[in-house]
Amino acid sequence: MLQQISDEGQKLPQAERRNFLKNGLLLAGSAMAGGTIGGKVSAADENLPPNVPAWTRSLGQGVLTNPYGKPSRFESNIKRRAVPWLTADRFASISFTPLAELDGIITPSSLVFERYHGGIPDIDPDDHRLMIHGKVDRPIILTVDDLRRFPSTSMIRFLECPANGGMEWRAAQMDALQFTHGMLSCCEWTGVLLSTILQEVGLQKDAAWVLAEGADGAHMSRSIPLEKALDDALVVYAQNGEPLRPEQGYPIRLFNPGWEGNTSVKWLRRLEVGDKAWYHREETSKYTDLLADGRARKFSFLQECNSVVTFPCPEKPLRDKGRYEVEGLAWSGSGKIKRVDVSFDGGVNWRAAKLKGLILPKALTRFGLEWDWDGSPAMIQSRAVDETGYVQPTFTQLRAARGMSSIYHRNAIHTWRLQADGKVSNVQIS
Ligand SMILES: Nc1nc2c(c(=O)[nH]1)N[C@H]1C(S)=C(S)[C@@H](COP(=O)(O)O)O[C@H]1N2
Ligand SMILES: [Mo]
Repeated sequence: MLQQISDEGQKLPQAERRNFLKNGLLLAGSAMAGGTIGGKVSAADENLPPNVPAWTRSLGQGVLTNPYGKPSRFESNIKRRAVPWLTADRFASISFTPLAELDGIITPSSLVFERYHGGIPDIDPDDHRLMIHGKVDRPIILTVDDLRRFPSTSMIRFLECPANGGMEWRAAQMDALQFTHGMLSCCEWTGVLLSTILQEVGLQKDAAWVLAEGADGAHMSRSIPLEKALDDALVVYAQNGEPLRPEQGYPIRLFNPGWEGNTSVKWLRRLEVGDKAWYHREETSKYTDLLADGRARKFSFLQECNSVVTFPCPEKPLRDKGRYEVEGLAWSGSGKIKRVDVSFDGGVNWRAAKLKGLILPKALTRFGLEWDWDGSPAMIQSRAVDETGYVQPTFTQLRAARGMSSIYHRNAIHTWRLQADGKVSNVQIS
């Protein structure tokens, strides 16, 4: 039986809470000399207490300085990044979400990882159509405006490429959280349930699968079982409250919550209803999982329960001994996250983390755990359990089940090695 997560061990007496700022307060004694709590020691002493900063003594920029807002210029390090050796060119490539730099559970649209097989098409929505045909009573061609006349729904859900972490299947090799886990995002998606549209066109008796095809040069296509199409599949036109970005499928995409990212076909132009799967390229030569005995798993749609510590991580080392809140993200394509445990000794001992903020099905869930770092090296891991009782596997368990030839669905417990100097690196220990 799994234990419920309690608040025990989370509530700290007031006296102890000060430990978070211990180092900061020591520095504060030298604040006149430019010390700060956690911030950089600045050369611009005249802007620090007790002085009044320059920007407090003058007018700022006016309205409409940025009609479509953008981040502070001091945050230019927060960006999508690519790994040049991973792909041959920019048109069939991938960029990664900077998970180490994000808080909460929502990925800003500008930072959502990108995956294209044939580049980003530049689509005028007035020239775009969604054709629905095959085993339906009333085939139709919809404009984007037609689609917006249907009742809409919104949901906060993660989207993950099954290749997330795939470079780590045989051994640790990526040197940043952005690259070990950054084929992952979580947004509020708005659109029309595919079930609503299919009801409108009328399904024929032997309807069993739906082929979704994109309007990009790759005309990416995947067969979706009707059960999913009638469950929570969404034809999406908005993301985080604004129109879908071109990178994410503007003007419309399919979105299959909790399933392999590649099934969420972008720039959606065609839905064909059939009585069997199509066995197109992306479900035969790609997106199948070669097992040790030479057979392959096919239609491995589900993105299983997974988690990772986002602080500390290679991009966010520790600076001093003392108290920290270790943080991370957990998610499961099967539903809600029920529990996350964190280990500091490579999986020998585990402590229950606290689930923070919203705990939604098939969404990123943030966890935190207060921890005193005494300066010793540590092996930091997180292990998530979802509401079905599924426990995130170790590498040993995953490899025993799937062999060594896979790329996709690497959801094994991840290890960060913390060194005595506070630096963090990517290792595999079990
Ligand atoms: N039409 C089309 N849809 C597509 C793709 C594509 O290349 N073309 N890539 C797929 C893959 S492999 C993934 S992981 C997701 C990525 O979605 P994102 O770029 O919005 O993060 O889109 C999927 N949908
Ligand atoms: Mo993908």
